[in-house]
Amino acid sequence: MRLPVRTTCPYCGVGCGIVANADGTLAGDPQHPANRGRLCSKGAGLGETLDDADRLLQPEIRGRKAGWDEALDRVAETVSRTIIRHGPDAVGFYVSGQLLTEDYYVANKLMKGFIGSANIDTNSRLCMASSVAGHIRAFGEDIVPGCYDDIDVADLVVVVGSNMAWCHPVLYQRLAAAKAARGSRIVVIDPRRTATCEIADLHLAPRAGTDVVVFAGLLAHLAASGACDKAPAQPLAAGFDEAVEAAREAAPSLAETASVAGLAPADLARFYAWFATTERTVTVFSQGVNQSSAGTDKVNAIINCHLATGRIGRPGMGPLSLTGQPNAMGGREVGGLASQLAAHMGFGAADIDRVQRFWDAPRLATRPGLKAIDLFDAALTGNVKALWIIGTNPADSMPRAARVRAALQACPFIVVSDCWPTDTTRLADIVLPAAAWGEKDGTVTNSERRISRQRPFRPPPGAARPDWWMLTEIARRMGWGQAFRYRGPADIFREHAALSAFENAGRRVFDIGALAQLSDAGYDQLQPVQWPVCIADGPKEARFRGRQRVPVDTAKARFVATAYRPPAQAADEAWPLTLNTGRVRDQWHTMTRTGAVPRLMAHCSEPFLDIHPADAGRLGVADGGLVRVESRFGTVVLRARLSHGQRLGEVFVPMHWTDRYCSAGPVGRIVGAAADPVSGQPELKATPVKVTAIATLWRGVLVRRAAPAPPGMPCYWVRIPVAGGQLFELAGSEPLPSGRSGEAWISEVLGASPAAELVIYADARRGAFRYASIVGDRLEACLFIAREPAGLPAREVSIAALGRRVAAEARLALLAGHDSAGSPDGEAGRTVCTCFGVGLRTLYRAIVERRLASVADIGSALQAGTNCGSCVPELAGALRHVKAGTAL
Ligand SMILES: Nc1nc2c(c(=O)[nH]1)N[C@H]1C(S)=C(S)[C@@H](COP(=O)(O)OP(=O)(O)OC[C@H]3O[C@@H](n4cnc5c(=O)[nH]c(N)nc54)[C@H](O)[C@@H]3O)O[C@H]1N2
Ligand SMILES: Nc1nc2c(c(=O)[nH]1)N[C@H]1C(S)=C(S)[C@@H](COP(=O)(O)OP(=O)(O)OC[C@H]3O[C@@H](n4cnc5c(=O)[nH]c(N)nc54)[C@H](O)[C@@H]3O)O[C@H]1N2
Ligand code: SF4
Ligand SMILES: [Mo]
Repeated sequence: MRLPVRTTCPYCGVGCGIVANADGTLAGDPQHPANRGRLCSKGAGLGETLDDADRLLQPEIRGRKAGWDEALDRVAETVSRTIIRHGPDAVGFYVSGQLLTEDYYVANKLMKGFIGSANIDTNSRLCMASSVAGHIRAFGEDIVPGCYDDIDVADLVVVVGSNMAWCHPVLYQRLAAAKAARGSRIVVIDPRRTATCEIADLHLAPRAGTDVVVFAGLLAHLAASGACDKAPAQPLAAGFDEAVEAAREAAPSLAETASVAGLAPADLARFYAWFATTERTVTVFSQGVNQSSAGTDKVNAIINCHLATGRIGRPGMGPLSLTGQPNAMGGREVGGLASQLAAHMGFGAADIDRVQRFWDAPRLATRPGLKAIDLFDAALTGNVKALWIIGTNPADSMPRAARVRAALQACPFIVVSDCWPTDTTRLADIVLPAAAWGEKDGTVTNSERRISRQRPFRPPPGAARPDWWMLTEIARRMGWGQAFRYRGPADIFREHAALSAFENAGRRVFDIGALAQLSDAGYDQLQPVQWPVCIADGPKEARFRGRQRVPVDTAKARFVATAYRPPAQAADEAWPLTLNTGRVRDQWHTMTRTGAVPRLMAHCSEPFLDIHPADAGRLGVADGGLVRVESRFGTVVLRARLSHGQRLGEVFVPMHWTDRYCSAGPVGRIVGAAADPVSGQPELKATPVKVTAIATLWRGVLVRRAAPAPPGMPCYWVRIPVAGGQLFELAGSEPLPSGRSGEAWISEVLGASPAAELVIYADARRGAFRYASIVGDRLEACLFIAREPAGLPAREVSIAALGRRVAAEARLALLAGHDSAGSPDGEAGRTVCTCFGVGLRTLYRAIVERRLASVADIGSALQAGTNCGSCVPELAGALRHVKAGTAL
């Protein structure tokens, strides 16, 4: 592979371009229109994820290593047998927005055209389904009319249910730049005060799940204030009167709207007035909108306000749904959801006929298949008997995770393709090693419909192979070789492009037919381009012209009347708190990639439950103390963080941590699965729970070189990868075993080999016990136990000593010294700036002592925030806290 290679980031839907350089470094691609050279902390840390040590390298059949032929034959035979005995609907695929468009296209074609069922659904069901359904209801097709440039030229940007500062950081930086350059106003609507609020002119923190009321109130206000009459002369979309009537019913007055949403009427009125009077308005939204039992209505309630004012598909105007995964949009293009057929076609008779002829499909699915929640239910009840999971980790990321795991165990045949071992691969009959980012070759589409190439710059390790290849090999083995005769991704892409144009004649906006003519070399050189795509005149390498904005045909568009429904399960006396879940800045989903990078772990190294201090006070919950969080579906134990950013009655837990990283495992264990009736997207942001404080008898820190989780730890634990090994934070509410079993426990936890020399330091009066395991002069592991956090050492001292030679006379000193004064992160505090390793305490100290007054001052003094910029909102927050005297 000839470097440099231009490719695209494998994380979020911003879709930043990346250059892989010949010297092994990665950098933002200055030519890519999505980022113009910028990368966030995750993108900038990608180089550190390219370690093959933990990768899946060979196919496995029930835990036994096998060759590709044997594994693929087994999959093909079992799927064929299942179809013969139980029919095509007994087979399912559960795929992912991590896949490239080419992988996705082949999976969809195989399932819907050849196996003959539409039982292929994707993790986009948990992510984008409500936006897809809302777009289809409003526009007749899944169209995102706007683009990123609209953010640059808008005068008002409304950010709904989206923590852009952490989840779409490069786009957030663009928004911040637009505000600085032209003074655009920003309104954030999120029940939590997030880092995104740092640049907001107004933060509305509505009660969870009340967005439909907020936007119904807005539509009613727009209608009453005459803002709708100013819409440009064009036929008004159908259903306006009904929508306004429904809005008036849902939000009869400002006072009632404010009361249902739990907002101050004056704040709400300010938002309505700004929206009504600002022509160039963009509304950005993501999971606070989609992941709701009213998700589709939320999407339409937002779009209604843009349709009513004619602010759509024009510069600086429109609803802009942010996609989560790198290729969430590509999956929608190929039709990877069970509710779509292919290429933006559905299950109408004409579409079925058209796709059948195009694919020459022997058994085209003629009705929608099972959506994610139903698919796993069917695996549990025995209706689905063979399930192939590709590029997603449902044992952790699905709601009611215990039920999903039971389904994986009950289903007779589970195949999982992944790059790393996960809680899902553990439950598979067959594991297939997939090529990962940097090795894969194909295309992805970002939130603004921009198709970019992901190009390989390193060979896959071991026997890992790309997903399209595995799918094609299975198709071939099942007798459909002719229809899946692809030499590589370019062949697949051309077919996908041709299908988008097939008998289209302007019926479907998704049309990339011009790209069906690409040669192999043209495909390799393809520049980022937005669909729809036509052939343009001009130099050969830039022959394709995309459409930045898609004008919405208002004659075809529809208003949707939306009535307010509270979350499917409301908090009550038994379950008094509402659990919200979401993301942190430096972790990606179930942590298969980011969890292994010590630098990314430093920003937030333990899972937590954020709770308002007043709720905590009532429940006797202390900051940093352990809590039991219980729902109707399960229980997890977490550490509490007191936060004024939470609403009273609402708590927040990040979605990332899994059984591989902590005793609590995934928060999906307690999250409910009530789904939106239109989109089937589960309500991941509003589960009623109760929280109980747990008395902590002891705390511990374990640092060791060996990786695996401590076996049978009878306590709370979190594993944190650090340079040279693993750090575990431990805490217990039961006394530790004593006597002989205590000794056995200690050596098991230390992972001490018989050759190890054990150094022990005990101060029973203070309840402090410290152990080190030394092999051949080098520190293998050390364990610290204390009654109080202050009795534990500064972690960085033990981490630094790991694997180093410890002189005999220094051993006791290693155990005795370096108390942490209670902060697990030592002198510097929790890392805020990952690029330069600047901690929160260092930051506060510098702001006070050196009188730093701005983010720029901090940059000159500490360098923090001057590289990727992901921490800038937190730097601004620290300045604000110091000024207000609320710094910790
Ligand atoms: N760092 C990081 N970035 C990521 C990802 C990641 O794992 N880590 N994942 C990517 C993916 S796949 C996705 S889908 C996106 C998700 O990106 P976001 O949607 O921005 O992320 P979340 O944290 O899931 O949720 C956003 C916000 O919705 C708020 N919210 C909850 N309930 C409500 C409500 O009823 N109304 C409103 N208005 N807001 C509510 C939450 O408090 C939360 O702050 O991020 C992408 N980017
Ligand atoms: N409680 C709660 N749950 C949530 C959410 C939430 O906000 N709260 N958010 C939901 C959302 S929006 C999303 S998108 C999902 C994400 O949930 P998942 O899809 O389960 O999350 P990932 O960790 O991204 O899983 C992707 C898997 O694919 C593997 N992988 C990466 N690249 C490739 C590849 O090229 N080929 C193959 N075969 N494998 C690959 C990775 O190693 C990883 O195991 O979680 C959902 N679950
Ligand atoms: S914003 Fe960050 S995670 Fe998202 S694509 Fe860009 S570099 Fe990757
Ligand atoms: Mo997502």
